[in-house]
Amino acid sequence: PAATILGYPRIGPDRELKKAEESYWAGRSELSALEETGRALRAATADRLAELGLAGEGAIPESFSWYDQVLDAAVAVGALPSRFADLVEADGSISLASSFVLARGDEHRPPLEMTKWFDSNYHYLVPEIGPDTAFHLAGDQLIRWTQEAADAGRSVRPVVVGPITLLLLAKAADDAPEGFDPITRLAELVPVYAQLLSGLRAAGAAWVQIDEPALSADQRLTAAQLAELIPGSLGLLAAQGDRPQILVTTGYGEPEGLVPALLASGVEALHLDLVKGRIPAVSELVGAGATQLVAGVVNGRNIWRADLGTAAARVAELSSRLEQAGGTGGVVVGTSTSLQHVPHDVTRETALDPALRDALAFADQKVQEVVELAAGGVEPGSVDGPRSTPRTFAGVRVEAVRERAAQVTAADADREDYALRAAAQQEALGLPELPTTTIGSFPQVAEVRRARAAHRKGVIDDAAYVQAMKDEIARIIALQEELGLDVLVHGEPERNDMVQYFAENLEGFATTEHGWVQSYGSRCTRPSILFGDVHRPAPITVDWATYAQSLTERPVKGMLTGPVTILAWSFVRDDQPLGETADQVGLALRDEVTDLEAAGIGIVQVDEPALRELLPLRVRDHADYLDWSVRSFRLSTAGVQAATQIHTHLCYSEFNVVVDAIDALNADVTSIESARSRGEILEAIDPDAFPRGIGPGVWDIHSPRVPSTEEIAEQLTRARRVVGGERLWVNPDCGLKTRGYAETEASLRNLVAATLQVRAAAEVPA
Ligand code: THG
Ligand code: ZN
Repeated sequence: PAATILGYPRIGPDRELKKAEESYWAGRSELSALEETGRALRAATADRLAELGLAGEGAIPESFSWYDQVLDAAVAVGALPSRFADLVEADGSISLASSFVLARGDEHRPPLEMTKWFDSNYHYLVPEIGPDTAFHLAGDQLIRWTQEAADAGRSVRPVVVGPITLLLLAKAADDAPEGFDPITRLAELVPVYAQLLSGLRAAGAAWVQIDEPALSADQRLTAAQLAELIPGSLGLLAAQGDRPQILVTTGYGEPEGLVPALLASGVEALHLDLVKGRIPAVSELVGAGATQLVAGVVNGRNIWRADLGTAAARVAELSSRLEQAGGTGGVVVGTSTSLQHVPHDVTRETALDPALRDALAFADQKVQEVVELAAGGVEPGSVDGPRSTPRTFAGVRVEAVRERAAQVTAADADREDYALRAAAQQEALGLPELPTTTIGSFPQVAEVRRARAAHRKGVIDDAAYVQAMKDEIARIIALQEELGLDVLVHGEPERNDMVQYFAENLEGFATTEHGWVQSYGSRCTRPSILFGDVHRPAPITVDWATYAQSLTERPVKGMLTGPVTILAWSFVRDDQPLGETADQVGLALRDEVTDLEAAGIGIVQVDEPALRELLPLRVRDHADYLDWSVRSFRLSTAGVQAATQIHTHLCYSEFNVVVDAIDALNADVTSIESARSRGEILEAIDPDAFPRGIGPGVWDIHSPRVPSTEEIAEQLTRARRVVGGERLWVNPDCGLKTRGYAETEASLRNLVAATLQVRAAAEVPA
């Protein structure tokens, strides 16, 4: 069979795109220079994929994006909320500069909201659609890129987020009537996609890839409702004559019950994620006719080399079932999702233990895997040498870690009743009503980054590095005292990334030098690789926290990243159940929490911003996930005395979905993002169901805007009405690491002033 991949990393092997964009946004370079960087990256990607062996018409995807593929689709079809109406030019088009305004906002208006793409750590921009959104072909970049490739003698398969997924991922515009659902606009949206397809055909595309992963994930619509959407969308597109051949993809899960409807739609090829989903039964394939199937057998979400024998067996099984069903289209070997979730090339990681490196496949190696499978040289079911043998290198099994995990009992995850804890904590901490605090990180100034880099390169020694961090911590403590905050933090200057930092200090993890993965827009992370049994060789944060506490009478919060988030933002071993790995991380963190307590830190925050992100896409898998994820958090935090206050922080979530899980975490105080989703979260928090401390963010730190005192006071007053003054905390909605000091200081000053106002107002009887 032939081979393909669904998409390739677009940030560039050395983050060329990030650097060019940030330079353009800062006004240091022209748009033309940015355009040139994009053009060069697209050309280099197509050439690289050809070199790695993707060959034949339409085998190479054109999956470039300046910022986000959902934004691109929204711009292509003119799906702009009314506050951005002026970005549409007289001829109906929307420029690249304007699409950056949608993504980043400007002084007049907030950007589109950001949220997680399925169960990944990638964030997309949420389109806002109302009954009057004027769909029209507004963006032609995909057509231009297709033409650009054709002009250079390359044949590419342009990739676009499909109409069903675009609408299912959208939210109702602010000015839409109550209860409006964007999916009701599908029939009006499809003709614009039809126009786009004919433009792509004219530009030389033999194939187009329409991504419809929402068919594998949507929880609001039943399979029957989703099936009904297909004829009037993908079916209509297939029925028009003037278009490329269509490949519909359904990664991130299984389009349960929808395979017959997808095959009946008339598209030429259908992709199935055979890593997460089942191989369809013969009965589901009877309508296949000449439709090609793309077998997504190489995992686009993780970095372990594929077990090629098993993958070949899946391809063979799908081929056989397709033939039994009378299908004649054949099977193409592919990836389960786009490779945008993995770094470029593992051969650059020369500092990794070679035994570990040999077990890894980044994007380029995954391309080689699909090519090798397609070449037919792998015997189905065969054990292909080192790849499918168990990973046995040092650190994979540590018996002491396994014995400890085996001895865990339910009591290890339990604390005293909340009422008892609350009283003990009030006694110990003596905090005022509406205590003010921050989430943990303070702006990472250039000086701190420089000191970290110099230390890494050996330019400054340990003592000089520790002193530089202590100076920064002292400055941050003094600032918070001056601002009048109640619960202080040390500011985390010593941390690059909140997960990578712990990965570097725990056994069982490896970190990479070049393994960047796009998180959103130009922002990237370098996910750590959790390959072995996890334990904590020595205290990690205790010295920094106790130093900070030594500088102030006010309580300093210890700051840790929770087990679920450490798993979610790392590449995790796949040779044992996630729950077992989570328990090991939970126990390692438990050691840190109890050491902080023993060192006199009375408040410890264990962040779990990724709790929602790992939630399985199918409801039937939720209970199992919540069981192990909640247990690992509780294991990490339940080792302390009643008087020690445990905080947690969550962000980027639809809280209504996980509110029971948040409750089950049993933290004494939970701070959550809420400013950007305009208080929707508060409504979801039923005071009876969630009786403990809560800090709904009153300042959206994702934008440089400084909220006024009045605005914060108004939010606090509203929050106080919903949750009561007893348990309300006052905080920004996330860490301040990516902000500058100017807006941070001004905003925190307003936050404290607003709190004093609301406290004073509450003392006056109504
Ligand atoms: N760490 C990790 N994953 C994350 C976050 C994180 N996922 C969700 C959320 N936070 C994503 N947010 C960001 C915010 C900023 C950056 C990355 C993800 C960022 N990265 C730097 C950059 O791209 O320049 C690089 C950071 C570094 O030097 O390590 O600013 O916090 N794992
Ligand atoms: Zn956050």
